Amino acid sequence: MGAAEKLHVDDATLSREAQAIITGNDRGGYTVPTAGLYPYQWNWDSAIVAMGFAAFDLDRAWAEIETLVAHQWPDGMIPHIVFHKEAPTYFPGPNVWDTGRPVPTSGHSQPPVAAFCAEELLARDNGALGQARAARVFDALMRWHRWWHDYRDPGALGIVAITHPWESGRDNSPDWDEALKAVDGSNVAPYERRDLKHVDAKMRPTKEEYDRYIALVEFGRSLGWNARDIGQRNPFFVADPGTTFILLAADRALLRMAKFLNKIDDVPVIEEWIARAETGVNRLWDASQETFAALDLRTSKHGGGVSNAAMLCFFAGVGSNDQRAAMIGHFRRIRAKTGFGVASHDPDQPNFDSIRYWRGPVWAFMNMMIGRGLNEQGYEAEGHQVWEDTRALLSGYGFAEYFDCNDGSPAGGGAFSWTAATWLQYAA
Ligand code: 9WN
Repeated sequence: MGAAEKLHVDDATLSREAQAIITGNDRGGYTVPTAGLYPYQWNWDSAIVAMGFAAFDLDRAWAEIETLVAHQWPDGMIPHIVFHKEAPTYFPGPNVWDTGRPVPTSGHSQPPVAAFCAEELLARDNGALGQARAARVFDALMRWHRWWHDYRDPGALGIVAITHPWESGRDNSPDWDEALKAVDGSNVAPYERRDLKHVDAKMRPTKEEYDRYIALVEFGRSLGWNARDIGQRNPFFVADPGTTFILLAADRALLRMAKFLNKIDDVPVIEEWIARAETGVNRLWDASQETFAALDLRTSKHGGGVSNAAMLCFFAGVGSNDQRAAMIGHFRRIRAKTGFGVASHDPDQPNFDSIRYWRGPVWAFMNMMIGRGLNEQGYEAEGHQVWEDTRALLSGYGFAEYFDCNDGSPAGGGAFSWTAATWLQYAA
């Protein structure tokens, strides 16, 4: 593909545009990721967008997270999609999931970024009202984090599994390729992909992958979406470096909130989760590739390779000196091979694809977390580079869903909420 024409947009204009995107995608109490392609409320998108709203409307920022947690399940799970109003432009919709919730939702979760987003809101709004809102959100997030630790880490290993590639939020990452082979997608009910009406097929998952995604939805539905049964029987149960690192960073945020909000009884519980994860993450270390990587909990095999999710080890504040040195080595090697960091998959691997979704492209909101982690852990030159690359992408190519890591071409949906929120969060 030829390089897209480059824009030259100054910071103030970018901030105005970013604000207009978020408010344009506001559907009243919740924000859609982008019109058409994703017409519902997505979990981690929404939490990131709350941080964007916080730059100009704190009340609306809280409302975004409050709406999300209002759809928590009785077992504590906060679902990955809330289907507020049925929309014909997305598949699979509420009837396919069939979760039986009063307001329909999907049947699994998404990476728990909400706690550190809520902490950010509390830092900007810590008067009596802000504290009261934070305390209610805290209670819901505490239950959600408990759900992750109980149901997605049933062996108390300190690493959390996902039961569907969609639960990782990194749908077609090569991290899942091997484990997905255990999922039979050959007998799924006929369906029509609606994503391909909005986005070029070369930027999206393949039909074979989609068949398996739908087979996993059918399997979860056949178990009545019971989280314990799914943990025991789902053919796909893979510890995810992304979700594990995000949960650990979010547990740390939850701990700080618990202390600030005087939720004293919760403190030792969270401390135990953190301690378990700090040692547990070593199980994700793939010595043969010298990286943190996915671990198939059914086969005990590592899969995938160096991903942008693995780079979240810094955000989680983990890793021995040797592990950190290896990850920084990968960061530099990969950045030297691409036009923009941080590539979602390793360009030295044969299954790398610079434009196909989570197999190479850069995601701005992931960069926000990676850059923050690098800075916090003292890798300031790399942290600065991540920010400069993100700024160059947004000012040069707009607020796309993701970007070709080689030439920066905007890819996926346009006018994208969490990309806009990332700019506002960085710029504010
Ligand atoms: C499935 C909304 C979501 C993001 C995910 C991203 C993509 C959905 C899809 O869009 O996934 O959940 O249909 O492709 O991979 O991270 O939350 O922006």
